[in-house]
Amino acid sequence: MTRPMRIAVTGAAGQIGYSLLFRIASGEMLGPDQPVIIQGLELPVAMNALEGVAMELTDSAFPLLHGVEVADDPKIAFKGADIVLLVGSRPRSAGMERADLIRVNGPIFTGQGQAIDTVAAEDAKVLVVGNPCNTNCLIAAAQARRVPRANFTAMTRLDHNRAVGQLALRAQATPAQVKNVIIWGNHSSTMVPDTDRATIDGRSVPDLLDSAWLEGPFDETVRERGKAIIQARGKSSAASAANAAIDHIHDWFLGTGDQEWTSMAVPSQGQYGVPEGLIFSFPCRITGPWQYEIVEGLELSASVKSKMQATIDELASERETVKDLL
Ligand code: NAX
Repeated sequence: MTRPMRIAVTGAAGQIGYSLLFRIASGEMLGPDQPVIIQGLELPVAMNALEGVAMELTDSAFPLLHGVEVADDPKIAFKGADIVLLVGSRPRSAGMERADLIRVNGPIFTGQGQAIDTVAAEDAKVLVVGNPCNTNCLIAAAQARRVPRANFTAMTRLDHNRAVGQLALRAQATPAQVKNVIIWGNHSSTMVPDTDRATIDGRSVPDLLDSAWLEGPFDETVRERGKAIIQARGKSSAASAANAAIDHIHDWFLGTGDQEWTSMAVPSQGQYGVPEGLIFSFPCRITGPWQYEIVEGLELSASVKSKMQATIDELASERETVKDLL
């Protein structure tokens, strides 16, 4: 029998967690042949709620679910974890600037990074969803001594999927027909959606769709979609965020199918002029199970190049804000 993989999830009783855990347990993340054990982490105040979620997981009788464990201590929750999904973080409260949010989250991700490095599997794969996810990932990765830093990634797949969704709508196509979109940079409004190499049903997007729409409403919709969801729902994206986390891990493990690449925020090694070490969203090709490589050598348009600088600058300044934690 295939050994069950241990999946640790933080913020497991939150709204993303409530969607995510059931899809992990049903096999959508790692495929229909891979059993899983879920190890949920929550704050002490949310442990009752997490116990309730664990009961519901048991009540779902998922054939692939070989166990559910809950804890309020990362050194317990991350023990032996093959995959760690860092979803929980301090939300932004009224009047808080982005820099304040980064500072209050810093110590959480230092502690969780240390716990991963101490007790998780030595080749554990990490996905940071909790915002500001790129810099939270940078902070956690700074604690890595045993687990390779390249295994620390952050989520821009929701932005990628949002771009695919908008292109499919506009072209009256299905999402599966849309290929090779790229999100560059930070998961924030400075991200750069890039459709220069995207295709829909084999046809080049710049040929198919008008550039005024691509540069204007499309670009803005993708970058500001999170705010639009909050306005409409009164709550931030949850099911689509959980879906993106499933897609990120699924593709990292099982490949991107007939897509050449997907968007993942990973440690830069200096590609495209991005300073080394920043957790930056690049087009990533999956070359085997848990093997990604940044797609290099793409010629960037003048428009993409000029927008790239703003997202590089933002991430560099976020790194400066937390430099004592690195
Ligand atoms: P919720 O507030 O519903 O849930 C968060 C949960 O995390 C809570 O149950 C809380 O008790 C727990 N938590 C907080 N600190 C913790 C810690 N130190 N250890 C363990 N658990 C902790 O938020 P939810 O809607 O689930 O969103 C979670 C995070 O995802 C937020 O930071 C949010 O900003 C971020 N998002 C990131 C996205 C992305 O694309 N990267 C998109 C969706 C989402 O906005």
